[in-house]
Amino acid sequence: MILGPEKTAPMRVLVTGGTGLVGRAIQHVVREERGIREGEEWIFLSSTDANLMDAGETREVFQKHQPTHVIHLAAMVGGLFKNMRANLDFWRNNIYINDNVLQAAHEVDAVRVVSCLSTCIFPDKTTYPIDETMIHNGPPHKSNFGYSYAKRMLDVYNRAYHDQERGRFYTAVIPTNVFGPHDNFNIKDGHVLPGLIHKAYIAQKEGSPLVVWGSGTPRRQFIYSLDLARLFLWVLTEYQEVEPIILSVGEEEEVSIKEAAEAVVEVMRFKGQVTYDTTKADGQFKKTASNAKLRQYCPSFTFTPFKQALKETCDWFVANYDSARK
Ligand code: NAP
Ligand code: GFB
Repeated sequence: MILGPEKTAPMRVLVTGGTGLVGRAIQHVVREERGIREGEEWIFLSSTDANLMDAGETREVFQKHQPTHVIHLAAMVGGLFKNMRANLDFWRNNIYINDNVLQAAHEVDAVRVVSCLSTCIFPDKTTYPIDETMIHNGPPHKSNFGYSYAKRMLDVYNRAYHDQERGRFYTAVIPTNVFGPHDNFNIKDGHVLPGLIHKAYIAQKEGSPLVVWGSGTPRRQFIYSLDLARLFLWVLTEYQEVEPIILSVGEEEEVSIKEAAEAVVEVMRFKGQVTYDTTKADGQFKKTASNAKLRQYCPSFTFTPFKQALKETCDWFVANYDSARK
């Protein structure tokens, strides 16, 4: 849902992590769909503009741009296997980034900061569907506890800044697994869909089998990065709660990893053998999230059909193979 010009006052929006999967999607939607409006400025940061793990560099880039609004995406991010290898780094690096960014935003009197949690940070032992009230109700899955606890602290930061100063409506969105153009297609560190797309591309060329990791039985909800970007822009100016909001397709859209792999095979027109390496971890079995709160606010929002989004992603990857992150 894109707002009309009358709905937004002049804004200077600083997007941390503006060069990643989600950041690029927001760039596309702002420039190609919504348009940059009178009195607005959008700045998309990469880590070369400032290492946000460094307090001095963070303060400097915020002082330089004096943002009124911040979309905070920057983070150490990765799939299940990268998380399993580096829980300590995921905890420390993301705590540094989050503490620096929120304090720097507070010091320049930014009126809005929208940060990013993830549906994988909820308690591992939980009832379903998961909703926004459950974030702190128990330990996360052991595979990504470092990332999960660091992300949960963003919710604590938001409440603390609002407590400190009533005008600080710092909040967070909770996306489910995101995929799309400009994803990280690195097979070792990336998420499942870009990993399978990259592996199918190689298997096709080499005439080798496509190896899906794990049993294929875990279940996931996937949101297309461009849909997430459209919802982010609504949250930035319309969502007035400090409490976070889940941004996900409905529970009924949840698929198994096997079904996701079969969709990649179909879209990539892979004709070879598909095998499952059950020596590899499955991670969380499921993290089924409710989007009832989103539906209440945006009842008419339409998600891109999964297969169409997957085709756009695969087409982008094949067309940009040389320059894609892999
Ligand atoms: P991504 O593609 O890995 O992009 C990460 C971004 O953060 C990049 O722009 C990167 O800059 C920047 N960054 C990383 N470390 C930095 C540092 N020390 N200083 C400054 N910038 C730094 O990640 P993404 O998938 O777009 O994720 C964006 C947000 O969505 C994250 O907060 C993530 O936790 C959240 N999220 C992602 C998913 C998912 O499935 N992808 C699901 C739920 C939530 P460079 O480009 O210069 O490296
Ligand atoms: O996207 P993913 O790596 O992370 O998905 P999570 C992992 C699931 O896909 C596991 C299976 O069940 C894997 O066994 N899988 C099958 C594969 N083939 C592959 C493959 O080629 N690559 C990968 N990566 N998985 C993450 C969290 O959990 O969700 C992160 O660890 C983050 O913190 C992310 O929040 C959104 O969905 O399991």
